[in-house]
Amino acid sequence: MFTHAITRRPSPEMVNGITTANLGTPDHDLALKQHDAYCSALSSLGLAVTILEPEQGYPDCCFVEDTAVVCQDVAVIAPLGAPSRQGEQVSLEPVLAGFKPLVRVESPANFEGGDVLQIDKMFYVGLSRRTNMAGAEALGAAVKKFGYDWKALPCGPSLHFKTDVNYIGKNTLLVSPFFAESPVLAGFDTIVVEDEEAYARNCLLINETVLVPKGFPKTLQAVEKVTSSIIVLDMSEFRKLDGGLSCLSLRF
Ligand code: CIR
Repeated sequence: MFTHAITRRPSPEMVNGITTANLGTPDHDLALKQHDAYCSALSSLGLAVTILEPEQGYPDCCFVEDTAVVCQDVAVIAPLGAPSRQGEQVSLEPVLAGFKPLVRVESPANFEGGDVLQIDKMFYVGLSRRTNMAGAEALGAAVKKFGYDWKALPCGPSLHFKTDVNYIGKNTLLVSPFFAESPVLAGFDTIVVEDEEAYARNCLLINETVLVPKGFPKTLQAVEKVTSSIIVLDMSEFRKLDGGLSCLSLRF
């Protein structure tokens, strides 16, 4: 069960965030409103939400998920792979230290939280342009000490592993066609989300409830077959920066 979340409000500098989306410049005021709704949704599910202020010089700092991997026993601080984001993790350390023992991984081992999917005692680590094998190994070694296991698997062309693969409970994954036949994921039931709704592959399971981005009817229908506990959130301004629902929080 998650009891806590950490989020970081979007910075006015978000207009300079990294993007491949081609959806235009994010509207900061609207992003703040969407972020408030996101935090309220987490609170409504019983999580205590720590909301951090933006950090100057880091346009992507609201995507706080990438700065660490947090589980029951430990917080592993990420050496982020994107050059403009390196250093974002430093201000998270004292915050996370209030909750968990910390392990720091240092570059050239790189990983970002968006590449890491925890399901029970297993961490699936996507090898992407942001996460290298050394980063996966360092993260794996850190969590292994606490009785977890890990598996690395190559990502496709997407930004992060969780751009393509997310767990929605009841042994079910939303996956991109790239991961549909992945032998590493063979024990799961999979729902293939086609490219027309690619953004909605990043749904987020919070305890028994699935957060789903607004505007993706096929994915919503598919999730409704798995659970009736769903919250739909408008993520339009974060989508403009390739950011999804999971990216906006650390949960533990
Ligand atoms: C980036 O490219 O780093 C940001 N614009 C988006 C990060 C999204 N984070 C995530 O998927 N965990």
